[in-house]
Amino acid sequence: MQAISLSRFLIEQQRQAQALPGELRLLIETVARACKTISHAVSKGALGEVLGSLGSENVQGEVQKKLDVIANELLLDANEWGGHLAAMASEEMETLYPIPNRYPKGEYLLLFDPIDGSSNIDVDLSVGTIFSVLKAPENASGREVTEQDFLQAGMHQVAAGYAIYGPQTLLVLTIGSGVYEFTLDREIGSWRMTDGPMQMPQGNREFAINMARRRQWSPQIIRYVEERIQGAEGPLGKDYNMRWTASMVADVHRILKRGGIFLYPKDARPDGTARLRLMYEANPMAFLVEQAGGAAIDGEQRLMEVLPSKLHQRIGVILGDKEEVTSLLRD
Ligand code: FDP
Repeated sequence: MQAISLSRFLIEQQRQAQALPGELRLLIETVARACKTISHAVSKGALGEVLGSLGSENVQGEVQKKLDVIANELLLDANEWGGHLAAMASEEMETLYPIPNRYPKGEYLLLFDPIDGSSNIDVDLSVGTIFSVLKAPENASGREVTEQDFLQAGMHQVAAGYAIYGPQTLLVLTIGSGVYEFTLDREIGSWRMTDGPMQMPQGNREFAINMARRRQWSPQIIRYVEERIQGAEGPLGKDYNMRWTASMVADVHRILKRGGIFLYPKDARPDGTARLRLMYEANPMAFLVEQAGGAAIDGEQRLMEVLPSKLHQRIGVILGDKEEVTSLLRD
């Protein structure tokens, strides 16, 4: 029997659990459809003239890749007219994107990182799209949405997920009742469920961190990594492996499937306190990891309890294996 499609999964969720309002289903299907188009553009590579940089910088001061901008436009175009959204916000845009007045408005807020891990695009390694969905505050209806309306803790997310453009194109999704993986069947253009409800394996001795930042870590992170590098001869008495893809989607996907821990801690870099973005990267990934039985913290507290102070806020991220993550909280 063929694996069930994303549409069928969502309709059944809507019917059985009543956990999925119709507008949210439409929103998820629209994001998933846009991700198919992005996957197509990514896979064309140099033939589609989508590789390389534009020479411009985004609001974060990072050089924009052509695909960052293409994927951003695709997500905006796909989602602005359906009537399910009040506004959108993207890592690639300075401020929020209100739904144009010519279209009906809905009650949801969509946030996305159109291409995460974009340094990998030109060398043909996995990149992805991350998204998070919040509900606009009730008092937002009938007025312009403001940045303040987006500033909700991650625990208020009603859906989150990512698409990963790797050897396979996958969509990994939560609507708050488990994590499900869908693989894109390119011949028929359909997402088919290939895993779920996913539970990340615990106890895998694998950590992911950018070692080149060691000089900027806190003593707590230095100790954590040192103990693991010492392996069987160290205080933990067992060997560990290290992996770093420099594409958060790829690193988190590996951890969801195989276990382990991902760390991009707050560090002492001169321009701020951290690299990853709370609302476009940390929160959606934290939601997925918790739903799959793992844990996610900023170094001091549960990530999904952090109240954002601005749209593009950066934050330390430590997520994955529950025991490993909580051992860092205990230290
Ligand atoms: P990128 O800037 O290429 O989009 O989003 C930030 C991110 O990638 C993450 O995907 C990735 O984990 C991290 O940056 C890589 O950072 P380093 O360059 O410090 O390894």
